[in-house]
Amino acid sequence: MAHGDAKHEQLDGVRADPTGTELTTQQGVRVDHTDDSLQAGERGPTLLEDFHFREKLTHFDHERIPERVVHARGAGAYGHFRPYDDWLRDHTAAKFLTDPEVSTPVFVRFSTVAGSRGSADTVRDVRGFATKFYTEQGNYDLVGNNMPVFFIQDGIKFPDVVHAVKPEPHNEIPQAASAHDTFWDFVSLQPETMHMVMWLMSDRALPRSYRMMEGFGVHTFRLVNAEGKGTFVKFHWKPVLGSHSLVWDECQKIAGADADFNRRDLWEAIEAGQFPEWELGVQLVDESDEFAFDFDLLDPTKLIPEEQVPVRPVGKMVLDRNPDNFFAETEQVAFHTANVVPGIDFTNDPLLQARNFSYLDTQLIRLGGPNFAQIPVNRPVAEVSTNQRDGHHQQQIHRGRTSYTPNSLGGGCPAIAGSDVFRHYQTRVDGETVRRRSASFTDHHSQATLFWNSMADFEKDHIVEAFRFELGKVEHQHVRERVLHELVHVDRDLAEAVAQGLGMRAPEGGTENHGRSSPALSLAKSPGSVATRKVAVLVADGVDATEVEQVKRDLSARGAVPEVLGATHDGRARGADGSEVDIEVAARTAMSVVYDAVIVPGGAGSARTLAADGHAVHFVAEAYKHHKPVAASDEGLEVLRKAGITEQVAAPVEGDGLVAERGVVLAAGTGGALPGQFLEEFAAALGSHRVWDRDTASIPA
Ligand code: HDE
Repeated sequence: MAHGDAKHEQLDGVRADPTGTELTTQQGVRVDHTDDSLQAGERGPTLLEDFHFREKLTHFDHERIPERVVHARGAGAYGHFRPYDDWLRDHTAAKFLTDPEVSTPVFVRFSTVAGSRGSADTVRDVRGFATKFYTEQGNYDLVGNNMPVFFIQDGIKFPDVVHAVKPEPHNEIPQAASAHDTFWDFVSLQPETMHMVMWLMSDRALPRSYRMMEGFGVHTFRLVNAEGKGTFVKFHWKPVLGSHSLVWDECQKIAGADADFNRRDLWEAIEAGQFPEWELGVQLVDESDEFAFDFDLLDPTKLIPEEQVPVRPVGKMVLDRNPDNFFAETEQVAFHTANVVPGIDFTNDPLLQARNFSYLDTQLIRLGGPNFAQIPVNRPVAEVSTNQRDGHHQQQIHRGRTSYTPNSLGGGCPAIAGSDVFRHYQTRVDGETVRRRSASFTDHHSQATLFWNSMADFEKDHIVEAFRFELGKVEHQHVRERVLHELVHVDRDLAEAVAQGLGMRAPEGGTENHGRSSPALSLAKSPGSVATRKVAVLVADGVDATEVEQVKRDLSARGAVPEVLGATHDGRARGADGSEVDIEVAARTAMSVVYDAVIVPGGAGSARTLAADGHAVHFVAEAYKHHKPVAASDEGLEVLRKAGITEQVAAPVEGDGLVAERGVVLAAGTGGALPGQFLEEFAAALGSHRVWDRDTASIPA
């Protein structure tokens, strides 16, 4: 039976709404004055007996809880997951993955890793992608990232890598950045990080949107079927909108223009009914093939190339509801890798084993005690009955006199469960007590090379630029040198390009590139869509109102989000024909970096004003520099000319005509109505996300 709303029905019981209520204390005593404290005389001292004042301040003083030690900054949403069919039943007893009749409620939290709660969204970082499935068999948490591998192989190194990347301890600088000495010092001394470092230096670390990034369970987990047979599994989330990234210059500017860029994007899409979707996929490996790979399946610094083991679709997740209260839900949600349900189990991946300890432990300090599973967002929809009692913030009133098993005084309840129970996968463990890394974990470079080889040229350029930027911020020469010593084992061209940008020389030696690649690792061919893409339409008085209307109607019909930007004055621009155009965004408050594309419609007066306005010209030039589609018609072309863009387009516009070249769409002689082809070409460019085949080096923005 579908139970997609079960979580919300449960939450409705605790949702509180102040509408129509009157102010009280926490004790329900009604209050008619909360602006002045009780004083002995108008200018006298405040009195201790003012219980309302003391309660208000005391509660305020205790409003904060410790932020997450990693993944402190995040954004969350509710939704549901439903499998397409039951094919996975051969491999797992987990009903939520195998019964297409069952829609399972979920809560997902996306996050950055290194920054504090208040840090910017668009930093270079790994993104967390944690999903809590409220299944009928209990809560299952898939606590993944947007990269399929990790920095380290053994969880005992986690405090080291986190201390290295976090702000340096003496001055707490820099915030939410890996571009500093301690991170690169650690990385260069710990070569197992190299594969993940390649991902971190790639465009994957700069997602355009949480809605446009993949998710990965990272570890090899184990599915277990009803007969107790195990199958190795890697989990993948594939976004329906495709995987797309920002460019680094843009990210740095967005961090100032809209520090909440990714958070806002998720929120607004859901509010607008443009519900983000992902397909859950699995790579399955038969247990008999455990040693069939040239890496160890238990090594979390390795991925299984999709060309070798295809990702098979299981079902779809849709996020369709924003939280009501950030703290209550997004901040208090508590994920734990050990929250598994029958049909899903662990492997001996030493990183996973450490996580299975850490997540429960961290919630105890972060949420202040052992009853955090009773916090509404964390409560299962499955029935809960334990003999656990008391503790801080106990919310339940357990009746009866027994809280032990076995008992006879309580009728033997809760009774030992008779069916659908979790049974740990049976596996033989036989070994000596050793503190030693397995020999099968020693290859640290070949998958870093695989990743490099799989990149399109523009992605390689971005990786080189990222290394140059990051190492350019490193003060210690010997640290930079050591990183180059690692890079020559990944690829000589990469090492030399990075070295050249640093004014250094790549060291001799290194490892010869094996030449293998995995095309699935590149973002170049990710499916595109114009849905939810934000398009800036620049206008001023004298704009061709019909064209603005056309652009708005056409793009909205395609699911994009056009916004008209202009001066604020009275909230409207006057069209050339005397009609009025609504201004939706005050141009002065906006930067091109928060848009996916820009259009400058025709109209002599409008174009003249915009071409003389440095902000507007910079807006267009910057969008072009960030490889975004840029379009103009008739007089609007003047603004692109001022921005130096029309010079870049080989085919000049002479007389009437349409030019669409490398994401620049120009129309002349429209007579006030845009040709259908203009909007077609623009939408095609917008759907492809960015136009990489563009030389933007000379554009000053
Ligand atoms: Fe985490 N990680 N982690 N991690 N992690 C936490 O748990 C930890 C790792 C991930 O939105 C903490 O509740 C250890 C890999 C996400 O609330 C903490 C190790 C992956 C989130 C913790 C890892 C992740 C966390 C901090 C190495 C991808 C945010 C607060 C053994 C597969 C969840 C908290 C959310 C959060 C420990 C490595 C993903 C301290 C010890 C690998 C998405 O328990």
